[in-house]
Amino acid sequence: MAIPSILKNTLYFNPPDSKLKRRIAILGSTGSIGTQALEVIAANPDLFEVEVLTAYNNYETLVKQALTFLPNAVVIGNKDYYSIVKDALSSTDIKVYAGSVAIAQIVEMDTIDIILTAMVGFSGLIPTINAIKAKKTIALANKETMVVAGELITELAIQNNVPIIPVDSEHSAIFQCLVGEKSPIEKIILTASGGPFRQHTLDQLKHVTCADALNHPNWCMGSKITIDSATMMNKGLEIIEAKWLFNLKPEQIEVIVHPQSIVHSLVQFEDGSLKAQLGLPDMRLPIQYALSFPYRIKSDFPRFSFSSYSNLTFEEPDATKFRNLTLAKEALIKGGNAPCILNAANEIAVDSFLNERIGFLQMSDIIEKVISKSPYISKPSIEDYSQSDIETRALTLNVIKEYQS
Ligand code: MN3
Repeated sequence: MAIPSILKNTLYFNPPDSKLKRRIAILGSTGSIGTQALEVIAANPDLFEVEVLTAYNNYETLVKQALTFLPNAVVIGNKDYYSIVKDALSSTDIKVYAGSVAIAQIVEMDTIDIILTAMVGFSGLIPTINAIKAKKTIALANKETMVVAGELITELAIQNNVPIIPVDSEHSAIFQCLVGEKSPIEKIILTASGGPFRQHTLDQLKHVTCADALNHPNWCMGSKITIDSATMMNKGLEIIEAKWLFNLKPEQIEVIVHPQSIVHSLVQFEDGSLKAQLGLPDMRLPIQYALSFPYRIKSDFPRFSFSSYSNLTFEEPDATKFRNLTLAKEALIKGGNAPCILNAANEIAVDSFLNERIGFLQMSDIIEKVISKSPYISKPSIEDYSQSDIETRALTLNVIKEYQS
């Protein structure tokens, strides 16, 4: 067996006619990925149709999007905003639902072809599981789902013969490099921008602020992923995401820092040949590719120019400055609920940093401590993952309190 089975599902899935309109559900439509996906859809009205939009708190943007794209249904996660959304859309035929359970159920609607999972964090898990069981093609932007429960998700996808198309730019790059290949992967190389603090000393890192961290040199993204990028936890999570998407062993995944973010990642085959995918850092491209795969759509996105990039550079990541990378690799090797614990501890640590309760370097200290204190489960069920997630969040908040006193 050359190409692993989840990839086989995806690379060789039977695509609908290229002329057939694809009906899209966007989970997390008001976030950075969601709004860029709507830009792609708006630019290609003959190819895509918005079927469902969901958001958790941002009801204002959700209503605006609904009035523009006229989906079949919208779901607002936070039930407090149900009547506001319902009233604002009362002059339309759009169905309005509220609550997390409704988000998890709406994915089963039979008029949906593709589900773009663009919500933040652990909240993506249950809706993604339901979407796979309902045999919907997944455009995966919520990497935390793969980090937390990659084994379970890939098993389910194989059972249900469901393609999972990566949206994350590095994984999209690898996926694009694998199209047409039938031979095994020797290794993959994930590129990392290194974030805004690549050249900081450890001492400087102690004093960086939330505003410094939110200022990413290349990519414009949501605040959680921007902090993850500054701490390099984002790359740690992406290693775990890659393991499951491409069925790799931990030692087959390497990370290289590439500050220009032009080479989006590479695959090395057994003959030593390297394939890379390149382009300007623009998330609309991997989003569009995931929605249109296996076809490519003409776009007016800005083009790469050699005159603006005379140097593409590469360097080893500094594991002493960015300990999250090591913590993530350890969680990957340990398996079971370890990545789930890593993810939950990280979500709370990032949130506390964003609220200026802890310093930049303390994020890794706290995550490490939480992992060492959490019970290990080698083969978790869905319930175990949910339980681990809840317990880890509570434990992380306690550890943070200790740090503050
Ligand atoms: Mn990425």
